[in-house]
Amino acid sequence: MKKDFLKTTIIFLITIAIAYVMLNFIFLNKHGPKSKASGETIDVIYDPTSTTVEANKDFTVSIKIKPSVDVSLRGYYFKIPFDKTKINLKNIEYKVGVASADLGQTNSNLTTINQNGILELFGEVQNSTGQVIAVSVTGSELVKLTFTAVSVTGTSFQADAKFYITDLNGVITEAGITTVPKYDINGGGALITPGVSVTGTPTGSATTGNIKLNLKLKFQGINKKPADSQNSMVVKAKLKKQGTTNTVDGQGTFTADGNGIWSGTVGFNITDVGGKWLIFVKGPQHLQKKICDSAASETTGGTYKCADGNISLVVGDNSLNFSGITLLVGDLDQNGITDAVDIGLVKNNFGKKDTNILAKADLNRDGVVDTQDFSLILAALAVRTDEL
Ligand SMILES: [Ca+2]
Ligand SMILES: [Ca+2]
Repeated sequence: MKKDFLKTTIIFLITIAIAYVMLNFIFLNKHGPKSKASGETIDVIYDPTSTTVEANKDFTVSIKIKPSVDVSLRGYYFKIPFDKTKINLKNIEYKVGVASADLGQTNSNLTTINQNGILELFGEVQNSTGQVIAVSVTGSELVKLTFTAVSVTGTSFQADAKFYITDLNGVITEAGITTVPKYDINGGGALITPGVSVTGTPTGSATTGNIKLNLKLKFQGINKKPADSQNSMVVKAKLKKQGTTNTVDGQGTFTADGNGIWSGTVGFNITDVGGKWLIFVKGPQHLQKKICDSAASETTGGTYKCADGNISLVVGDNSLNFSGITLLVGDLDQNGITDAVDIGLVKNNFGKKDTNILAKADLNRDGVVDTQDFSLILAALAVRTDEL
């Protein structure tokens, strides 16, 4: 009897063990490939690998990528500084996805690109799963560029590249990059390197006071009047006098007009308004922007950058129209950085219309959380942090 009981128990335990292993297998099989997504790398290659060209002649170069495993590409970013005295850009063709609205430069920006000698490509695949880029020997073409050689003098450029891929759970991550080679024209020359980005965390609290800033602001992705329930946001602002280290905090409630331009007032208590000032502005779902000029403007959305404050203030009302620059969305939990938490807040709330969720995750303020909001975060991943 005792033996039989033991035998039954052992068979029972073995059955449980097998069931456990099988369930585990099914579970792992269902979710298995996502673990692959953490180790992938992407090589950037050019086709052709270099160019020899006569003065005043055009040449074309394709930017291709070779992922180490098949990836679902959701977006990509290239910043390419080039020597504008040696080459000029003539044509941009996005081969995968489309130029990201307000952010990815297109042929309509050629004058600016050639004036500055900097090209910023921002392509996005406009569905929530992305476009599969398979492993291949020759690589997959993302962008085709046509330049005109200004002279036969050798020159080179090197891209700063970022790639955003979607795993099976729909989570966007930044792919690792193994190589971004230098591109040589007529034997090559000195590289012009891109600038360095800043990091940090924001602060902010409410005040009212003797200085009132009547601000006009434009936030990324909002180009028309928001849904009624979404047409209000609290914006934080900080004032800093040029040459000093202290900042004064304020905040105000803003509403948008029919063109998606937001107006509101922020009050500050300041004893000495003399000198030149700079302003930090941070929307409730946005990265902080540093603004130094009362007529701040930019030709490509989100690219305005400044160093020293040059804004004069008076006691009482100060009207400042900053709607010429786009404030990037992406810091949904307001910790100063755009990361997986912010992305999750959008991704995990698709289709939601609850007030408390919309307040966090409805980035274009149309009253629903969907793939449009998802797309907007991509741009923030290229910037990542508050400006300080
Ligand atoms: Ca964040
Ligand atoms: Ca939305």
